[in-house]
Amino acid sequence: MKTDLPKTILLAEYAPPAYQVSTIDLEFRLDPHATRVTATSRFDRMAGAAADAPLVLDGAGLRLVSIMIDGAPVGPDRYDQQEERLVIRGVPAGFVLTVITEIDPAGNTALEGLYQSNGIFCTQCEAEGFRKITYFPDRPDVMARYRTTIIGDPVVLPVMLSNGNPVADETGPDGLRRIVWEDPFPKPSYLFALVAGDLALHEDSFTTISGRSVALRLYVEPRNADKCAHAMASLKKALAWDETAYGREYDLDIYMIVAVDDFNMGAMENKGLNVFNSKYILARPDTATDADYAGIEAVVAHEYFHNWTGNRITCRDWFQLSLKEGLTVFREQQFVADHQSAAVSRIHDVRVLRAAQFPEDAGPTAHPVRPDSYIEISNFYTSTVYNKGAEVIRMLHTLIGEDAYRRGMDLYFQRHDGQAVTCEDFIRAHADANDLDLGDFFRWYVQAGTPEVSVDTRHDPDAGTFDVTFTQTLAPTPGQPVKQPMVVPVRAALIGPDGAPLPMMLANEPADAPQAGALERVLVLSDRVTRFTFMQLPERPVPSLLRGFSAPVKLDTRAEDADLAFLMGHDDDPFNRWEAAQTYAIRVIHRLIADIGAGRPLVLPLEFREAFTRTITDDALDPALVAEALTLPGESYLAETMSRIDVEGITTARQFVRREIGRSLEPQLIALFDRLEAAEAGQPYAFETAAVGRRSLANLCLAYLGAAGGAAGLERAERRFATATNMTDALGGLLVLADQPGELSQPAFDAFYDRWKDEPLVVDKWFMVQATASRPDALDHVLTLMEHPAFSMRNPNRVRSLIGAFAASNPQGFHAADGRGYEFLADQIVALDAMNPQIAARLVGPFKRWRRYDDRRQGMMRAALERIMSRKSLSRDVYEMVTKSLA
Ligand code: B3K
Ligand code: ZN
Repeated sequence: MKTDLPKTILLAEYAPPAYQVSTIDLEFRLDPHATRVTATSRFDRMAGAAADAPLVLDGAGLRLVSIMIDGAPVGPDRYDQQEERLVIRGVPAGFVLTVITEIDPAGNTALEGLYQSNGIFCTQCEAEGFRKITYFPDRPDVMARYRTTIIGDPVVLPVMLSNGNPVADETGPDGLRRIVWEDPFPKPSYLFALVAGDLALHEDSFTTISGRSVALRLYVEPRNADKCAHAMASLKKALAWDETAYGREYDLDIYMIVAVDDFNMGAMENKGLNVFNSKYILARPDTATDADYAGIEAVVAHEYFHNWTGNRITCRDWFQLSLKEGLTVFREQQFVADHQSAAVSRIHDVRVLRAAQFPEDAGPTAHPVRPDSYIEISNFYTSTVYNKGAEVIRMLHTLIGEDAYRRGMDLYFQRHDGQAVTCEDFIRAHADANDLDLGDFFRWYVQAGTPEVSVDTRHDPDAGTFDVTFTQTLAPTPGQPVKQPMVVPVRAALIGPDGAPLPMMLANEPADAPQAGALERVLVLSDRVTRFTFMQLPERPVPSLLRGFSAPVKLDTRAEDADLAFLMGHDDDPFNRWEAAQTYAIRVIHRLIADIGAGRPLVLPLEFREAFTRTITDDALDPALVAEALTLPGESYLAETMSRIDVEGITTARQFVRREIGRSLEPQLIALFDRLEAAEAGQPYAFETAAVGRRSLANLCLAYLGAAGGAAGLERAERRFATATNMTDALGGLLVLADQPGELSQPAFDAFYDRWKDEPLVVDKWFMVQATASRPDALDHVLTLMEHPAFSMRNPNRVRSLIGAFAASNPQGFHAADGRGYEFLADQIVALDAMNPQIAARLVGPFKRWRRYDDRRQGMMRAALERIMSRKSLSRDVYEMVTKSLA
């Protein structure tokens, strides 16, 4: 907790460290409340540093026991112990520093540094948690070789792990076991990890492309030993994929993953010893949904891919976070597209981007993919750094092509292996490998905000020309009043009247130009206005633009409804088919919101219903894509499409569409649901693309039927809930029942809890379904659940399932006109801040858009934020989010 005003850290003030560390020897005597840490490190002054440069070490919340240099005690006259630093004066050019500190893992509720989760000792050091273990230059540009000794009671802690390979293991006469781990690869302190506890081992092996055998070890609490198979299978796929897709082989003899229940984020890529939130490891068909299975496959792969993009090559400083995160998310997305439905996975990427990143880019905490300032780096693990960062790599890939991208990546790995580098270094490797100038492209790293691109088309039937003019604008964001145009790759096709793409010939282009006459081209916008004239088009084509969502922009094609309906049925790019359906649905919902405002009766447009009907009755379509096309845009994204967010309007209009579809298409939805359910009957659960698609479409049918509330739909929901043999189907039923009156919903909640009370991840779902259910007493119900014995503020998953889900995904409840939802959230942020600042700061998110609501709500949200600000002691994390929101 800070009492003085937190300081802003600037990229412009980066300076290399004065001292480097080559080796560190760590010894942990584990004890829940008094773990003693002895750190012995070899320091050398860097060339260029002044001879009297003091040694500056980071440290927070440590009890300092002693300091020695080259074996001689250092007295307090030679060092200053500040709140988060230790400064030692008069150190020689090269020396060995020994620091002894004592820490309290069991009392560590922030879950950063060394802490305990259900009695298991574990660490989380990224970004700045190592300083909660010992005094050290806790910055990623200090890379050292680690040797870690763990001393503990083998009865209580039968498993004791750290990075690398075990090199010694002995039990002393005192009955304590000492195990020594050595990691041969130099790494920054944020990749250090230690785990100790009573854990079950699920083991397998993998033979790398060069024939080396790697032991794959998954450690979980013994009661979870039957939920490891999917994570292990995912890991093996990830190792194999990185070898073929990027030529990257794993480099140690052991790869370990430990699953713990209390974890702030999804997972952590510590070298050779990942620590995971159990949500991203544990799965059994009856406890985990298809979405959980997909999440596990993606996150296990993501953490593995960090071994090269993050660990072998790391960030020079935390401003460069997207260097490893954007790139690794892009690699994860490529992996997922290769293993699941490529079109569906791209749709999911874009849904996430629009629901989380677009609002961030348009709000008070907008920041570039490479931020240039921060107060608390934990606040910058954002959708912008991760998801927009991935879009930037995807654009690079689209602009230069797969072969050039691979050459650039190869050069990047070869040039920077073992280094801590910058985003410039990454782009330079691609430019150098391909002899390209990527200078303007780099603006994607430094300019915040989502570009808006509008399109004007003009067809001249006599000349056979078709003009497409793109105009881009980028609105100012905090600290960036003036913007340069971005380089925007627009994948495009021109669709003829019969649905077939037409050859694309540009005016004044030689017939043998690289893309001349192609059925799809990448059009590159690099100015504010860019015009393309296509030839030999006697009939007006329908343009299919930004295919596969080739750039993270808001595109306004100004297409007619009829063109959208045409693209929904004919575009050969599955993403753009989906996009046409989304755009059409957004238009319909906007018109309904206007009707509500004007007091006009609501009518679902016939053409929209017909387009919907055609899609659900076309047996030739992939069920997964049908489900995506027919899922209405979420309330968060709808809010983003309105300059003044109309809370009631969005909910009422969206509900109206859902109910009308459910009512007017009841026979078709029932027939489709019954057919999909029959196809599934008796089949064992498999996480396999076709089956996932069928389940998701069946659940979507049920959701529409549930919205209409007809008896046939509700009976099916009850039956599915009661008889399902997998969690995807059970939850599909439960979600429908959750929105029904108490006599239908409560028995379902009770039965679900009774069955699953011993499975924490399923209990999270139980909280989440109730927190997001639409009911008039939503907040009171959440308040009741906060008192439930299974609820705990100490467990981040639980907090996210109840408080986070309510605030982010129950707009009727959270934005209730009386403002109690806002007061509730402010209370919880304050309460959590004392325990776990990172989780508290995340909960500020729903307040960030406060200026976009009506005056009354603005006033109430602002008052809630000011109430948080008025607290005497706030963490840096919450302070930064709240001050920026109010600015
Ligand atoms: N690198 C970690 C995130 C660490 C979060 C620190 N507050 C997970 C990941 O992106 O792979
Ligand atoms: Zn990552």
